[in-house]
Amino acid sequence: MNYRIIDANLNRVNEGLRCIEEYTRFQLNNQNLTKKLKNIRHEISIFFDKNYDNLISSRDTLNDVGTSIENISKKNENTNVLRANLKRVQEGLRVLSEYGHLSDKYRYEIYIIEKEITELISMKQQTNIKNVLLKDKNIYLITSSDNFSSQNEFLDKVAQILNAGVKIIQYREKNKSASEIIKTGQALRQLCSMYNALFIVNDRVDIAKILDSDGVHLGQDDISISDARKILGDDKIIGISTHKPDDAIIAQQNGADYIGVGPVFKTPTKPNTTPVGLEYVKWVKENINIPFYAIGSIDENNVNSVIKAGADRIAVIRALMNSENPEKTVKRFIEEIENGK
Ligand code: 3NM
Repeated sequence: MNYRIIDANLNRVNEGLRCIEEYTRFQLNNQNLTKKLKNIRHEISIFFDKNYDNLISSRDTLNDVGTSIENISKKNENTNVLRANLKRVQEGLRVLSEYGHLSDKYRYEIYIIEKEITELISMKQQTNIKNVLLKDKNIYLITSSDNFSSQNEFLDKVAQILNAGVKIIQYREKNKSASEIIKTGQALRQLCSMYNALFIVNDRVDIAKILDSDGVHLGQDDISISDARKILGDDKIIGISTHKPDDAIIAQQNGADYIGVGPVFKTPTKPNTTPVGLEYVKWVKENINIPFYAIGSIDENNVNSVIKAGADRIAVIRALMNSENPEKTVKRFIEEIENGK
């Protein structure tokens, strides 16, 4: 028996199982799975216990050419850590069965546990009320009253866009007094109710509360997600703009219901920001589990590239607020998103 192989893989399996156990215990609150994993860990230790002295004396970590190559998960994100460790344990168990005559049954048990964990995660996501609310709300209008000469003209345009099938809007107003924002917000709130669309308020948690909006959208420098939750409660949608992987990871850890991902392209709406490009959209698609909206100069001409990069939701201001024919624009966006599925 090559004790170095057994020792390295026993440690790999034990550490990996511990990481999975912590997830089932603290993230899923699942006693049954946690117990199963603990039992596997104990049984495997007992199986190799007779070799304990040989295993320890064979250990030569400093001269192990593989230690610098091993890298579990670069992404500090819970489900990625879980997945990496499930794989690690499965690989380690395979080695222990090949070189150490450990029964294959443990590896098969881990495959079954992996399936159970995946089902539990997906069930949790589906029963989250906010996920249900956000389902199929793929085109997000962010309002701007900038180019409208009257309140009526502005509301008229928003109504046209809602009529075209947009089901989520964010009321964004940077240059008006609180009382004006509340007045227009009430009208928009009513419009959204008529069209059965979600109504989200930009930045101002206080106004979101006053208008009883469906949620609030925060920027990186606004109040924190947890403070917004204290005011709005668990049932309201909280979204946040993100501009880099760390923002997205932290947003997800802090309980954001969705994130904005941008600016994908350079946008005059935010002239002082640097575009993050399609690369960041791709990264979010691969690494983040909550819904995300790509944003920043997205229009009918470039939407295809954004969808191809992995987005299935977009947020726009000018493409809809300035559209001569919102119905046509929305139709085109829907087609692109459907084709990308
Ligand atoms: N937030 P348009 S980009 C409001 O990257 C906003 O977080 C962004 O406007 C972000 O669709 C942006 O007209 C402007 O380019 C989007």
